Amino acid sequence: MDHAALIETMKTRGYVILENLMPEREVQTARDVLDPIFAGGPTGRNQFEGFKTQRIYSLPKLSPALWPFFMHEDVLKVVKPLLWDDCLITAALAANVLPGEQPQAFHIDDGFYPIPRPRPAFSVGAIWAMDDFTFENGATQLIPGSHLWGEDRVPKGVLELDEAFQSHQPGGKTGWGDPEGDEIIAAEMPRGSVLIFMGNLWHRAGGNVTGKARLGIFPQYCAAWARTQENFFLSIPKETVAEMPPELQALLGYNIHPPFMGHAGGFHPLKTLPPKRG
Ligand SMILES: O=C(O)CCC(=O)C(=O)O
Repeated sequence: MDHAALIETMKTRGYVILENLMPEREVQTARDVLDPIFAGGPTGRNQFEGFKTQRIYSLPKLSPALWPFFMHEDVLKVVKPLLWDDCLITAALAANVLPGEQPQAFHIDDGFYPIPRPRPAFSVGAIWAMDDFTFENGATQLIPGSHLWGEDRVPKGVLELDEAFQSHQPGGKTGWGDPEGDEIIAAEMPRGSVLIFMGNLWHRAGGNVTGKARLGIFPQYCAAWARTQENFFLSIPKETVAEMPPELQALLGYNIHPPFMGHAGGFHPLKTLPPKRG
């Protein structure tokens, strides 16, 4: 795989799709863990999370079957060079977009870092298709090149992010409709593929007008010097982290970013973990 070319495309267009990267066996094993949890589970608390979208966070705590989605070598070979060569997992969620869901509000994923754009992305997202992603079932929609936009430019004529967060009841302003004058790409891809995109690229989950749910596993990575969205030190038990491969432990913060970011009372954070079982 030509990772250098993929990185160039990330820099110019803002996203790439790697088709059929995860073998079907791994996809199904992960679904066997997630499907029973989603069955009958709650939906989102506001329009942004999605009134007809189910989400689970801190996924690596659930099962080793989910770990390959967070530490895939080809994904990390694209992501790390874009994040100062060292990254952490900042969010680790699954989003199950149910039939009838409307499109999300357009947003960028690293907007809460208060440095004005245009600027480099401080995070890079990956969305693994756990179903075939189609325009009709809610494939992620992206505005190519929008990671280069400044503060003064936002997608126009569509539901805005603040409105989506403040909307706590279904029935308010909807996400249907496309921004005026901007090209939108739906990340259509077969199950087992992965979309990788810059954290400052404008995007949204599409609406689902089919009769079946659309499941995506969504690891987001941030520069290793930035604060992560999820606090994995609190959400994933240390006994579970102790069982993980070293690469995943490091991605969850059990590592030092030179010269000493992340130390635990003066020691390497791995020293805080209990012994591995068996
Ligand atoms: O599920 C998707 O396709 C994208 C979701 C997303 O962008 C988000 O929730 O931040």
